[in-house]
Amino acid sequence: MLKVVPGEAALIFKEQEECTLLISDLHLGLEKEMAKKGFRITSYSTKILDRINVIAERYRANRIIVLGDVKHSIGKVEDIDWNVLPWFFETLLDVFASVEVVPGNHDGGIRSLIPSRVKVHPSDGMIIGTDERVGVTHGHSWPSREVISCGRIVMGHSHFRYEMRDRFGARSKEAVWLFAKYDVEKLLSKAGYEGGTGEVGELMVMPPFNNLVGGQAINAKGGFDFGPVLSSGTVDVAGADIFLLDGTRV
Ligand SMILES: [Mn+2]
Repeated sequence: MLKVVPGEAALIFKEQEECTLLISDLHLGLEKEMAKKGFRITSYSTKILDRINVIAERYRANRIIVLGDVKHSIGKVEDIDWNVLPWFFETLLDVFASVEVVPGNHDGGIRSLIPSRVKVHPSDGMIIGTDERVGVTHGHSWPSREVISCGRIVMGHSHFRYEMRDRFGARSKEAVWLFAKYDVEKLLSKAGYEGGTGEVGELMVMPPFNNLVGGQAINAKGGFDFGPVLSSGTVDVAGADIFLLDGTRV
């Protein structure tokens, strides 16, 4: 069973004795970039860990999978990565029996930064579950054939936000969930794979777990065009269901 954690950018997947927590887009080390802009956010990664702990306790989760963008720096590994990542993942290993990562576009060189007990999966994603199968991936590149054809994809990457404007003209942007249908056969073909029998799949795009990270407004023009899956024309974005973290449908 796959369900949204109320009020959080997190999913719980339960099957028999295993309870998996799925989160995406931690962007650890974002504090450094914010500090350059004059915002001092102390111990933001500790706050992220606290939120993870609360969810893990509530659901007795024994496995965690981070769907990419564990760190914020792109290209070279920065000193803040060395300050935060090893410690952060050691702490997760104390809480969960299994700690896993599907790398995102910010995760070059991740292997050297995190403990060897953390499992790093291929960046085109993986399948979780046996009776109920869910394909999980970051979303910056094409998911594997298996992930697309299992008919249920969970990904992050987009950091979608919904822009709201009050009657005084003040604007605010809130992180959103996106649930949409996709054509399995057509998406397989767009990705360069064969197969599929025209069945309808379900795509879930997670909000970023780090809520300081920016994101594009889903209700702006071309707002959905982000990453190969959503830009493929095989996802019914017009008919998508969009929810704020508090469950409000927009
Ligand atoms: Mn990201």
